[in-house]
Amino acid sequence: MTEAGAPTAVSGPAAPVVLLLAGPNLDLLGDRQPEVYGRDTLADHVATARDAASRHGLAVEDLQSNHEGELVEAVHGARGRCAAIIVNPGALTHYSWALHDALAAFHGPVVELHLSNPAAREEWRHTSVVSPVATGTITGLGGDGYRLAVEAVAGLIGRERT
Ligand code: CA2
Repeated sequence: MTEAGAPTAVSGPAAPVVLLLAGPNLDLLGDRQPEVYGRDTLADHVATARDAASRHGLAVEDLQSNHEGELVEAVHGARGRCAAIIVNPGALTHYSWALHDALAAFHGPVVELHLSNPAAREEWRHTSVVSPVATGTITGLGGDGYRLAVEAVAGLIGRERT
């Protein structure tokens, strides 16, 4: 029985939010180069991440952009609001010091994620300017990387079991 005037709880505390970012050209996933990136679309990977997140009481906010500045602004917007960031920066991985600096200013775990293993590909993909500001990096495990990245974040923010 609820006391008269007492607020009735309609939901629990808000789930911590994980920002899932995808950089340039990842909107083409599933369409071309399946031998490198697999047949799943980005929407499939986001669904995988959401599914894993729900098992840990986490919410996922996702954004794909072909524009560096939009991704930088999304990282700014996550400051003080999101618990963690999972980012597949696409080719920005290899040269975007702007994304590097934005991620460096985020207080929380940052997981860098790649479907392929850039270290096993062309020389220009061997450098990541994001890795130095990432808590950790998952590469070369295809779509399973999205589940693993969420599991990693859950552990890092103390949401292993819910
Ligand atoms: O392996 C990854 O996840 C990458 O971040 C993907 C980037 C690449 O530049 C990085 O070196 C590694 C490229 C994403 C482009 O995805 C496409 C998908 C289908 C067709 C064309 C590009």
